[in-house]
Amino acid sequence: MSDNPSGISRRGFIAGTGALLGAAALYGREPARATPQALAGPIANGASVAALVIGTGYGGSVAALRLAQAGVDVHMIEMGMAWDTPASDGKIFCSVLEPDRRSYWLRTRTKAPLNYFLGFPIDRDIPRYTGVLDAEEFGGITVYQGRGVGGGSLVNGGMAVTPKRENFAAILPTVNADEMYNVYYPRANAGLGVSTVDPAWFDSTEWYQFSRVGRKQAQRSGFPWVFVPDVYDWDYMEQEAAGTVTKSALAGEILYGNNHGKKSLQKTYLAQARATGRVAISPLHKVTSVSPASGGRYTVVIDQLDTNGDVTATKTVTADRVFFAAGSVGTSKLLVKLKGTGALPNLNGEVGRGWGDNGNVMCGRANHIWDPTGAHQSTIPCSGIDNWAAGGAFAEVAPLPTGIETFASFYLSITKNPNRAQFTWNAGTGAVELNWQTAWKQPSIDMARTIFDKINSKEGTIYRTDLFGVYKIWGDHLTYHPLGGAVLGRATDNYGRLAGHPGLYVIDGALIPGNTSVNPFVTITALAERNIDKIIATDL
Ligand code: FAE
Repeated sequence: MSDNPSGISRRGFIAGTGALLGAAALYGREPARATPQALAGPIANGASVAALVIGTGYGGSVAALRLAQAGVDVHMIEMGMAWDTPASDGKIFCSVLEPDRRSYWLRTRTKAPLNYFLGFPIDRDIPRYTGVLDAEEFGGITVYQGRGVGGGSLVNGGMAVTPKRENFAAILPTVNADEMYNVYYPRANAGLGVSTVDPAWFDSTEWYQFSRVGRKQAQRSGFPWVFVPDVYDWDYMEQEAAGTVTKSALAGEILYGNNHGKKSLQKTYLAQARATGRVAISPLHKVTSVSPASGGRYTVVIDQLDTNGDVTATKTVTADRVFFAAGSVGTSKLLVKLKGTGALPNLNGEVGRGWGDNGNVMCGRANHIWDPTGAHQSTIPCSGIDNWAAGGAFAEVAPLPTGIETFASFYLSITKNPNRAQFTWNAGTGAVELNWQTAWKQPSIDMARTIFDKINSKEGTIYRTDLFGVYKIWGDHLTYHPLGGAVLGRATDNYGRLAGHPGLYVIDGALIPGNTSVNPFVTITALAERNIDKIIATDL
């Protein structure tokens, strides 16, 4: 622990000063200094910061680390909790099978993505609390997002997939693919700690029987089946299976957080960022406004929340630069509101546009009695079926960790859904709306069927109809992968600089125009690495 109010040790300060001076020489001007209390956190009313990052997910964590390494003081503002302290049961997070108040963001009833089993609803009442998973409802879609220090990395499956090179031009058409595949994807994969399950262990463990059934059936129908890398610590999982460490992925932990094993951002980028001594984080603080201040700076208004979601204080701070990293939905909602209310009048008309669901659609198949998928299932998916080129779908073979044999194969498909929605500001209600319609999932269903109709026909099996309602096959009401709303090269320049307001940047999934062909966080991380490199080299 440091004993000075800035939270930076003397040694760290001296080392840091060297870095700061080095950065100043490198970039030709004296970087702005944060007030000491701005780095001690939580942020003080009236504070002045060099760089303010809104959100602590992938984009925000990359920005904070690289800015700090370049000698810039950073304050990160996060609406969710810190998730660094165990509750009375000794655990930070609760499991999927026993959701309690820690599970959902400000709900009094759970809203599980898979909300029926054998045709019966499985949601249950919970106390209202600033829990880790937000099921944010818009007219035609529920968007699942992580809330807390680490953003989506706290709740996601950790599937860390680099898209195939041949698909990249459709994902980010204005970005140099050579640079991405030679420099930034490798950098992101290293920073995130990505690796793949040991195939020999995969073949022998009961915990991946569900995946092996998925492989057998995919291959019998002639589909390419692939291992999918992840940020889960596979050695730890093998020890979980051996009974030598506390179980996490093998104890139903995933959607509401993993207590062990998963390398969330708290253990990777954010740990490194904090180690610089230049990054402070204010949890339970929500940015509500950003507007121009004198001297090219910005005024940022922040609500401090309690665990009931009530505002306990409103703070006004100034920042030289503001990085929007509140996630596709969070960033889009803020920007659309700030344009609509006139707080940031020069934002262009592309703000709020180009939003997509990464083509997410889920389904289950009922296997024969001789194809059990296992009562014991790891929560971490590790394989997929790739029919992107032929049918527009990449399907994760997903677990259904109920603790009993279900004879179900369960899949999350990522499809080439062409539909894009728009966020708009409704001045009458004071809310941001999204015009996505549930019927827009039909192309995704059609693409997923290019895989599963064929497997069903080959295996003589049928779709499950009891997982998403009564006689409902498709989980077409949700996405885990919101993307777009402030698209690169449209709402921003080709590096995330927002049009019309120098010093404002977007650096998260909002930049990506609706689809990544695979799970998105490696691409979000790699793009953030690319953009912050450029911004540090040219703007600071
Ligand atoms: P994100 O990680 O969402 O971080 C944004 C942060 O900003 C959050 O912590 C917010 O609480 C915070 N925030 C929002 N508004 C404000 C505000 N006004 N003031 C202060 N803070 C704010 O953004 N992707 C994969 O690649 N592989 C997977 O296996 C995978 N599984 C998933 C499973 C689930 C259940 C979910 C929900 C998502 C999954 N994803 C997966 C998606 C992935 O987590 C998501 O694309 C990234 O987290 C998005 O990163 P961003 O940096 O854009």
